Amino acid sequence: MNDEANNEEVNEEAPAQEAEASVGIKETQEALKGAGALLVFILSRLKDGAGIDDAMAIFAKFQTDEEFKKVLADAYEGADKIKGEVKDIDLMEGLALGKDVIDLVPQILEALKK
Ligand SMILES: [Ca+2]
Repeated sequence: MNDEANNEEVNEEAPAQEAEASVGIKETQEALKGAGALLVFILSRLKDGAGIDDAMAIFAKFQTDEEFKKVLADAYEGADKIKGEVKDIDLMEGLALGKDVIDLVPQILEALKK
């Protein structure tokens, strides 16, 4: 069966039968990526302390950097599904998320060096 047409409806109240069909972790991963991009950018600017110019820089980057903008837009879009995804997380998904976090570490260290 194809449920693509009505996946706008998030049926939170639906009785959980057997949780065979995983809801996945797409939105969670996108949110993590967005938070990571934001964190990396902020850290790269912290050497002179945090200030209002940092907030403005984020805004400017959002407006001029298409990749950054897309990452944040993806993170925001569908964020209401994250709770359901996390509730339904399985081992493989947990490992995938762990890898996403680990992948951020080099970027964070690089940002701190700037
Ligand atoms: Ca998303």
